[in-house]
Amino acid sequence: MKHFDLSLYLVLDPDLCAEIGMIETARLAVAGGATMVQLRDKHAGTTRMIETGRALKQALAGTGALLIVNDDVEAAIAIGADGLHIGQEDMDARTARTMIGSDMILGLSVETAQLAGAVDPRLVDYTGVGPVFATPTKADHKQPLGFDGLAMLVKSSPVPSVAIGGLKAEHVAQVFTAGARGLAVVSAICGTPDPEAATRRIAANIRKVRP
Ligand code: TZP
Ligand code: MG
Repeated sequence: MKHFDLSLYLVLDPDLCAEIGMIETARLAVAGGATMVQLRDKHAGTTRMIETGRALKQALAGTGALLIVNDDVEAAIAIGADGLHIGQEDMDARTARTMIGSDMILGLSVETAQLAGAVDPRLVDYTGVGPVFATPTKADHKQPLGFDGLAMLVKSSPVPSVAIGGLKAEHVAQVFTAGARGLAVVSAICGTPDPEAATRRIAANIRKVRP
């Protein structure tokens, strides 16, 4: 059985993290209680993904936080990441699973109940469900789900789900009430004046609803 804790999932963004960088942002967020960190850089080629990913892996070593790589399977493998996250427009889950093997975590983004219901739990370990709210962080995002939509997709997903899209510390209770195992955030942490404190506020709210 793979063990992973989706409760406080930081998704990095190189632009939003520009001031202190992705590595330092991740380090501070994990110190504040982030359980998973995703390297997501839509403009980086594989070489740069590997470079950043290796530095991230070193920064997270010994913390217990897991490192997930977005989209770039070759980079995920070269980094020795804990997992790979793919979207509906990326490589299909079967191909990704064949390439990464059985030990690595595989996450898949789903934006509709139909897509959530079509997930094969033999291939995919968790779903990323969103966007809950419209967000400027992802320009091409699909129709916002709201918390009722989130609950519907979570129910349709045969594997645990993490919610994403416009989520902040004040949404933690609603995320868990909808059945998600956690929240994935970018701008609630990246680019804030104090990423560690921002993460601590989210973590404190998670402890209130999930002791
Ligand atoms: N996928 C759906 S919404 C989103 C991604 C990567 C961005 C979420 O960013 P933020 O800043 O937490 O709204
Ligand atoms: Mg993608």
